[in-house]
Amino acid sequence: MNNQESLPATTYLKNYQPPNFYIHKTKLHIEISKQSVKVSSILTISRNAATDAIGKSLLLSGKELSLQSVSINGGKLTPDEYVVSDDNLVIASVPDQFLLEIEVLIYPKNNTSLEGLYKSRTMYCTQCEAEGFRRITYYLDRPDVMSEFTTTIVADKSTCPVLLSNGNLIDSGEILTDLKEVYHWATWHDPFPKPSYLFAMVAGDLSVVQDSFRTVSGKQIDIQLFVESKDIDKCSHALESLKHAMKWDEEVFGREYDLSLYMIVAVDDFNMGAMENKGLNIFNTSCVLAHPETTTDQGFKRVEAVVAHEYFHNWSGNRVTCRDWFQLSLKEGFTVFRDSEFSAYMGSSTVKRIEDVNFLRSVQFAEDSGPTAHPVQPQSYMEISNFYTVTIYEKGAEIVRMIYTLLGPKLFRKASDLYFSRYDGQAVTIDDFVSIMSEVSGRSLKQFMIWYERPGTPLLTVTSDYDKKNCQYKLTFKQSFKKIKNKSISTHEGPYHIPIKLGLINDQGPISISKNGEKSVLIELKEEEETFTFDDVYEHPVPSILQGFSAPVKLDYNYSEKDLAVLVSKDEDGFNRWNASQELAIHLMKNMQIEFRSSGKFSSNSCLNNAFLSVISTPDKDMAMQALILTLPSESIMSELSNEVDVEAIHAVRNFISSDLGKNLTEHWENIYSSNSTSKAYSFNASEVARRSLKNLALRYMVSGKSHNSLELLRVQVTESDNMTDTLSALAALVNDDRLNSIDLASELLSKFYLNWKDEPLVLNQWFQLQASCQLPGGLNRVRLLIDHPAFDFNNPNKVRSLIGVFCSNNPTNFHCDKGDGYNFLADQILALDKLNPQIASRLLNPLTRWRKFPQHRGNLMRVQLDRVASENGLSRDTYEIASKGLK
Ligand code: B3K
Ligand code: ZN
Repeated sequence: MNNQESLPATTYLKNYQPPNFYIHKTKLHIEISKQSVKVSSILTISRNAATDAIGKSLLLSGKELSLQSVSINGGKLTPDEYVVSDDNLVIASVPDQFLLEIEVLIYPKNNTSLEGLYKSRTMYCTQCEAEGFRRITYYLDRPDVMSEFTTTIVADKSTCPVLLSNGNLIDSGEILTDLKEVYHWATWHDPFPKPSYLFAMVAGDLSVVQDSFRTVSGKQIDIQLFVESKDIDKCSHALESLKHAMKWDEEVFGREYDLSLYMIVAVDDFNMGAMENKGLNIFNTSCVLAHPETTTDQGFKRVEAVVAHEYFHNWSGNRVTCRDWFQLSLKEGFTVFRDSEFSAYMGSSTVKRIEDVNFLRSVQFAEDSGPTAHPVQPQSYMEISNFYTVTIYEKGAEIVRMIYTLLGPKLFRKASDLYFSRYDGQAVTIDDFVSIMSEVSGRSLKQFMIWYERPGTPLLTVTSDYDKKNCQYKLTFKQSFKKIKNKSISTHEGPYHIPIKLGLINDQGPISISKNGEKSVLIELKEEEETFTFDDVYEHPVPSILQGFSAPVKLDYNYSEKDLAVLVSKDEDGFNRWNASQELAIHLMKNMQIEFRSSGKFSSNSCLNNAFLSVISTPDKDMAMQALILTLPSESIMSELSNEVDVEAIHAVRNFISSDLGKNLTEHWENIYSSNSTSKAYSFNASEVARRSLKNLALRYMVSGKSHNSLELLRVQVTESDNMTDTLSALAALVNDDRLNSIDLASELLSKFYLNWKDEPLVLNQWFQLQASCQLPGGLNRVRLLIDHPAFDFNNPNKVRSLIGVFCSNNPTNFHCDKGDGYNFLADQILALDKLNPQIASRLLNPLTRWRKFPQHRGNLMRVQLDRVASENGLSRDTYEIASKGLK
């Protein structure tokens, strides 16, 4: 795309115009034959009376469609009555109300983009969000055009016995073809008008697991999960999760399910996690199938969360949808907030919060400070698929969480009820959502809108002052953020409106800080600098700021090691107890990185040893919390916190501390390991997940400390455990252990693992991930060999992410190996993938766009490869957008 004239066009929010036409009814007839699929549509269209649409031509979107015929009100148009281009069908002259009939041919087998209608293994399926429907037929493929769909699918009964679409099955039958083959058809009707991005259909040979749910008003809902027959034993967790989510949404948000059937289909080739199509969710197998023998605890959690997320979209997304794609966070931010509250309820709320914040800080903060940073409500895009980002999803959810914190649960619920009833069946904006929150609470959220409009993470610098004589404690907060130069990007220039939950802690624990004796208060920052005074504070306290991570900011307060130790042991806010432990480690790790750079070595540090010892010797009832507190900040967190990333120093320091803690606390790790090992059969619940996480953490420390029996423990755990959590934990520790005996054992056990699981694609993904993230030297060669492995499939996004994605994002020492071979490798892969699946290619580019964060020699090598990608002829719009932004 080095030719200026062929640069992809940019779409701007400021240019939004309501549609000139509406499609009230959509009738689809989809005939699947061996070579192609014929899609006939009958659209009931009328001109939008509310706009200046009079006399405008009808412009429909379409991509890679072979147009066969167009008719208006039964009269076939001649080719001079319309114009077809690569992206559109334009009919210059149309009446104000009419029936439009279109017939196209499409070729799902050749569709490697996995957008529109495509083939995954033996099944036909669809993915239409955001703009995939235009690959099925010509249409007003935009979310503010909502239509009532009736869909008939026709296919060979022997290869496609199951035919599904949105809504209710209203009729079906069989046809004997001239060649005496048995075809059959099914007609589905969805009574809820919806945008085309929520359309779905599936045709294939699938087995079904059935269940049911009785809603709060007594309606019986049939639940069906369609999978390949070999996966029939991996369905129960998703079904249970769905029923829990349905009940929770009734109780917490007052949302009842509206159709009498809820279907989920599991597909192996899928660009993302899952899709909330009305009544017919389509899921990546990795987000719906689960079995103790093949799925880790993290996998079980993910299934529970994604099943719930897609279900919650039925209201936040489907019943109330987005006016345009700039409003994407309206449905995604709100739904992520809803699913994280659900997961918190199902498991441990503090653990869930810590996991979410860890992810936000390492991935979203990094995005928000890099070249692809964008507001939660973007102002422009080239390719909307590039905006399904951690900013839209996770920062969007943090914003909704702040509104929840500001309003409190009761008002928030009242406002969300009003939002759902006022906008039911409509396509609305983020402004509409926030206005309702404001209307119901009587609070102005005008300044708060900055969170949606401004990219970047604000920095909050806090200083304190204790006046012993007057028993007064003062906290001064100062906000800093990037001032936006371009006026059109942000309408507000001033400070953020930030909710801060805080407490004051002394040696005995939290003290009362409000007139009502509360130990935790909510303050609201609205100025660039503000001071808050607390009276009757009799001892110099340690401030516990940003409890529960009440706002997505970077906090800078000069805590001493002693302060942090007080917080770790005495703060009652679980999040901040964990956070203090991380701060303590970060402080030490940063100092050691400096030491490593100047001398190449470091001395043992007792401060973390003592802190760990005190955590270990006062066992927490919540073992998951204990495990989290005893886990060192990840290398990606340390990179995010660095102005200039020193990959080797970060890695060496973390390894050194792990091995130091491993050695110094050997007996303790051994105790933890043995007292938490049990012969009880696997079960997935918060306390068992917690026990396994603490046990496996102890095992990792024993391996890091090279404890002499650790190798045997690894061997036994890998070969004898009854569940994938324990097997993979041990195998991962083994694969990263550089002792000679370990290397031999690792290669033996990896081969056995492969032979055991070679027919389970989801387990093989984990096998690829494990090797892709192995930090021992030689990673790039290992990955190159694995690309040629028969189990690797370039057309399967799960495999590409597991091997190439994990290597380039989670294996820094190997990806950034000398001379930039890793960068060159990634650029090669992206260029090859771009031709098959632009969405996946463009996502993989991310690590190269971070070149500015690295020392010059490395940054230059990265930039050269990014440049190579950006200058490729015929590059997709997806990849071009990220590459060009990365270079700017
Ligand atoms: N809404 C879908 C994501 C669609 C991504 C399109 N490229 C899944 C979800 O967020 O629930
Ligand atoms: Zn979503």
